[in-house]
Amino acid sequence: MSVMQRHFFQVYVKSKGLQTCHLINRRVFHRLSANLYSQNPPTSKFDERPEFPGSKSEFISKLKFIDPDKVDGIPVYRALGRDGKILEDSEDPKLDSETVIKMYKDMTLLNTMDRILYESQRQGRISFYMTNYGEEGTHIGSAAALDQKDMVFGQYREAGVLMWRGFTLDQFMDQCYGNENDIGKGRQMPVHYGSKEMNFMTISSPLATQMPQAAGAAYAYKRAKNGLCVICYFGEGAASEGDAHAAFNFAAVLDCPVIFFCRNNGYAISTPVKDQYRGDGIASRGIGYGMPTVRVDGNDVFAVYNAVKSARDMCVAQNRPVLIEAMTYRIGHHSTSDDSSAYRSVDEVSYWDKQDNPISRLRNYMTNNNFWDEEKEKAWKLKARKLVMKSFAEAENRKRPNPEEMFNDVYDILPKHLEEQKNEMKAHVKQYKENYPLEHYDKLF
Ligand SMILES: Cc1ncc(C[n+]2csc(CCOP(=O)(O)OP(=O)(O)O)c2C)c(N)n1
Ligand SMILES: [Mg+2]
Repeated sequence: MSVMQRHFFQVYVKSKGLQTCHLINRRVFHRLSANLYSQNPPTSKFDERPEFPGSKSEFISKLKFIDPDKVDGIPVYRALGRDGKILEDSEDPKLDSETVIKMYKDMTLLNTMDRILYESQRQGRISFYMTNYGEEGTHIGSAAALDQKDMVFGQYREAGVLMWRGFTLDQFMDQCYGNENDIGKGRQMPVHYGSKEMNFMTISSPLATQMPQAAGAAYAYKRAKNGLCVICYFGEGAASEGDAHAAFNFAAVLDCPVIFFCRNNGYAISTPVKDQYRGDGIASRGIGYGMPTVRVDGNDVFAVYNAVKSARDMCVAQNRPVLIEAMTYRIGHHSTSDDSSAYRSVDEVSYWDKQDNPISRLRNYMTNNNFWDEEKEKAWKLKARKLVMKSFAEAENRKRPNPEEMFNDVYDILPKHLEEQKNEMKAHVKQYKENYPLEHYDKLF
């Protein structure tokens, strides 16, 4: 950080009343590492600072390794207790009841949509699905703290972010059914949503694809001076990809306004975190790359909201990346291609479902504040199910896109070899039409 940047940051933090203690920035880390060596103060002989271009600390004259097992772990920031009570008045985001109710309705609607679409895959009606159970707080808390124009790069388990932005149940269902109303024209697997209108980049299956893309987009935003930031969601498993490290380093060195938001949900399919990494989670890497970093309780929607709001302010005011590690738990199976009972116990899952659930925590808060009661809960559950079932039935009954669409939208003018393939496909289907369910498709001939 330059002297100017540092000064600006201090004034900015003061003016916003931000809690610097929750955000570990480079400056604080340097102080911490200096303390580590305070038992070995440099003698006068070594009373000089290292001038190596890549180091920022001091000389020591006794050999000492930093033992990661002896350094305190990075703390987890919470705003709301499990009983739904604000822990510190200063951390109350003071959201109005309308916003809190929208948060709750989106979290529960996402749950209902997940249940129906998961079941629909089990019945063979769609090809694939991934649920978001247990991680609703990370989606809604972060989405609510952003500007709608901030660009989102997701992994695949962030449907709640789109829901908050206004992607409709019909749009979710149309994509999962790959029907003629699907924005992607049926050319992607279910849950690979994308929406230009919602500033949500289309999901890519290969892990970490979105991470260098997000760093690049943030660099473009910095150059455009548009006052916006980018948020990049990724799992703790994806963080092991080389692309994750390239993204962190480019963003940090080039001072790009991007929030790297890690959903640490304990598993990467069947790989538990203890087999994924040896260090202190993903947050410790943020410090290593020189990014302000915070670890939050991802099942506390207000903690996530506060962290993303402060991170966004920092990104935009200082043009620099911030890393947030949201600790949560994947309650559902990884996807419909997984059976998690093979690698984890029912008791473990039940603990997170019943004892530490983001939805019940927010509901406790709402009940404590008289925003919500049993009657409202019952009525909303019924309405949510009806809304989901209506969109589901409509999406299922819609025709599938014209098969010709698979040749469109890559090239401006269709190249000759693809033109030939298209004609071959049409001739083949025409010849064997009794073997194809053409009545379910938009007219091919
Ligand atoms: C490059 C690549 N390698 C492997 C996979 C297969 N794969 C899909 S999801 C996944 C686990 C990712 O775990 P995590 O990043 O923690 O996200 P989560 O599913 O827990 O939300 C793996 C290994 C893939 N899609 N891409
Ligand atoms: Mg994971």
